[in-house]
Amino acid sequence: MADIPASVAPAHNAIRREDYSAPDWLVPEISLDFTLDPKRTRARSTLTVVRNGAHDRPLRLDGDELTALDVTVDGGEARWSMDGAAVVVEVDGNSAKVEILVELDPAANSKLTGLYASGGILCTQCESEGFRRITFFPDRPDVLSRYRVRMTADASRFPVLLANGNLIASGAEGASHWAEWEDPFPKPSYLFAMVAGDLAANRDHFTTMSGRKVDLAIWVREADLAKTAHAMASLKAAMAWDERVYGREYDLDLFNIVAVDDFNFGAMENKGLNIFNSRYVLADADTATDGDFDAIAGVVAHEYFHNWSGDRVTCRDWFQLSLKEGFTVFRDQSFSADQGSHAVKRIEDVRLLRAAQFPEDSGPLAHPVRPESYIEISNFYTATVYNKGAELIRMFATVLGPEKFRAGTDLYFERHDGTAATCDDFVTALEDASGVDLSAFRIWYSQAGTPRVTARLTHDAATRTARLDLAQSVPPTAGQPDKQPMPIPLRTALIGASSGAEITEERLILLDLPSHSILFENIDEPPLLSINRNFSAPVIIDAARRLGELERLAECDSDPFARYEAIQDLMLAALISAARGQSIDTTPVVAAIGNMLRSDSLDPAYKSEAILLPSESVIGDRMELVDPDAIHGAREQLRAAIGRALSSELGSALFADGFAGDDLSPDAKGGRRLRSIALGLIAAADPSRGAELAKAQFDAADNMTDRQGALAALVSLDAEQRSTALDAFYDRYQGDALVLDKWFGLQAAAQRADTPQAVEALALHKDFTLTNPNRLRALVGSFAMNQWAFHDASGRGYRFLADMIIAADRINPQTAAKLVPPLGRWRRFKPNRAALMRAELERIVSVASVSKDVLEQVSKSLV
Ligand code: B3K
Ligand code: ZN
Repeated sequence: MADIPASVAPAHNAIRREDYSAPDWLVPEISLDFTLDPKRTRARSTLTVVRNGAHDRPLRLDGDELTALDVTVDGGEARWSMDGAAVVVEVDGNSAKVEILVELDPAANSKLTGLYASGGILCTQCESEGFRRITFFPDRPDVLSRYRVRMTADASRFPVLLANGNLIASGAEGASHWAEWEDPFPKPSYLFAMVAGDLAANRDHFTTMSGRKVDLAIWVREADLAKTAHAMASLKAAMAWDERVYGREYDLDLFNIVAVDDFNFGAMENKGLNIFNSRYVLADADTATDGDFDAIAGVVAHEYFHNWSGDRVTCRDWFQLSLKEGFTVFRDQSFSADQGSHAVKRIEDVRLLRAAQFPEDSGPLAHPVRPESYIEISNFYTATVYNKGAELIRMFATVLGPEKFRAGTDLYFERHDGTAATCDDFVTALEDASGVDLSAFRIWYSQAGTPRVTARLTHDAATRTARLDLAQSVPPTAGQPDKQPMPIPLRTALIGASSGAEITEERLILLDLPSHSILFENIDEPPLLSINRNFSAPVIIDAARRLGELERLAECDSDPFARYEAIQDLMLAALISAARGQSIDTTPVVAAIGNMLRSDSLDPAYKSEAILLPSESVIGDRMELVDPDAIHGAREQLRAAIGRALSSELGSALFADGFAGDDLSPDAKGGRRLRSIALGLIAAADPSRGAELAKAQFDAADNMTDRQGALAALVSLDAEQRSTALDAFYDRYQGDALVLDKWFGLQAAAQRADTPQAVEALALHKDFTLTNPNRLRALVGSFAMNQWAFHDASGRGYRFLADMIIAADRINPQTAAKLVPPLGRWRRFKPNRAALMRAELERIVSVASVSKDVLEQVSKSLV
């Protein structure tokens, strides 16, 4: 467990997992009565409270920026007081009805948690601790209540009134109208939701496996209705998939999704009323890329799957967050894989893990999948909890096999339905259903850091044997200096160097000791090592490769992931050598990419993934010290070499038969992806030809994927077509916030020496705003991910990011805190940059009004 830095400790207490105790009071029923108004909303809540166990402690109700206007107990005067932001009520008996009145100003709520206004819509966001910004309540996930909600609002401004569960009554009184909603399923307060606005619905229905009809509705602004078809199709596909693969049926008669423009993250799984960031709902071929369409399907499915993994079975406390998030990410990954190519989806997921989670695990904010302590829980919605958490579930599925894994999840749902459970409960259910002892795997929940596995394969022709020597180590992380060995399941096969075929059957090797050797027999030809196939464990493999081994594996490994990995490792080795200033031979990389491009058997989406060069930050992650200029130079040099040597293959990809812009078949999407990658490589070799081709593609595009692909190539070039295309794009889409985000994001990601200045100027653009998280992430988040530009030796990138964090923190601490990690990686850079980065972190914490969200992230980064 990471010690909390002294600078944070006095002001904010850390919450520790070991301190968990059951709630003092339960709230089986709550009824809420809202009179909604953007400036002055009144909320009256009636809580049925029941003493939990024998104790004489008062009822403590969490609040955040709330004032209690009136408190009564059983209809009479109450003995109550404020303790900080909480209300403390004396209750004599073992149960009581407690009534509280508060007033809210949703229009002034820029934190986007609690009840807030987004573009004229009133909506809520309660996970993790937003409900206490709406009313006083024991706001913790193990207090489950039945909700009844009455909403009253002006009928013309807020014609649609939605809450969780079923609509049980509605009516009108003069200019206002009201609706009453009841959710039959007890739920924690973080799943409460309510929306009031002028919305139109795309309506459909789904018939469940037991024959029940469920009404589906996706609520958006009327003008956006035409962009909701893909989200609706994805929802229905997800509902059918969860029945088929997990036996999970939807349980209410109604499922609502609402899209809002101002949202702190992707979407929220409120029971029966999911609220989404509009970027994960709205799409058509003219405004959304293929990647956007895939992301919509993934997020819609993810939130839907939470109905069981999250809502029906929820988390006992926030340390168990990965119980619902890791499992649900695993479920949405499997769903998306089933919708398209398993190999490509696995590659995409691993690429994301390496880009987002590995740096977390090796930086100052490293934490276990089940953290031990937090100051602000919002800071723990991380790639570690989500994506590494999903990798743990995948390891269980790999080790158990599909039948036992399914038996385990069935038992988990059955045993814990309607309750708040723990990560241990999940593992125990898998063990009990399968009869397999998984106790050793529990360490994956508690030990942070990415394990490294060294692998050395030796062949003895005389004895016809091969020996694989494996060893593991887990690096120290904050608060965890000494590490235990972990159980690492490695799917492994040997490939014949000459035959190119598998010469051993694939086996699942469980490396659970510091080191281990495996003997393979009847090995008649020099073997090549195909290890961690399908990325069976979230580890870094350091394999001693013989000359030509990776080239050969890139040609013939029968596991598509391992084949991808071989070509990536080949590129990484070349890039790291070049970044260290060594002269490199680009021939093997060029040959491997050429083979890929010419292959008749591989699909274009797979080819795209395989030939995509590792990003500059992934290269940096593999080096002791990151030299952004050297890495950029090396990568550009290799891109140019590839573009020069393979111009005809790349040209074929670029001019391959086009599919219609709205064709979302795998071949159409893959073809477009390959086209953009080819364009980038051609431009790297010959910028002026690249600019011409990109501008031609930009002008001719009948879909956003090609248009954005062309613009992405152009923004990094010094060509007149660059500004023409950027201006045209802006003019065409200036009224479309989601597309304007792309315009900001592409410029912030440009590989140019003047990107830091350009980004500073864009922050002053009339369309830039700190209040919309999508816009903030598009400009500032994309820039901070642009390693070469952000780490400009002058330090102006650091200064810009710190300025933005400080300014955004005054408006929206949750979103501001998410921008801190790139600055926190100062230890990985040479002293001059490291000092500049530290100085900015220190400047941020010196701001008197710094939020605890940002303070936690910055203080931990400074240690
Ligand atoms: N459960 C939400 C995330 C809430 C984030 C709160 N800071 C979305 C999701 O993972 O499905
Ligand atoms: Zn989730």
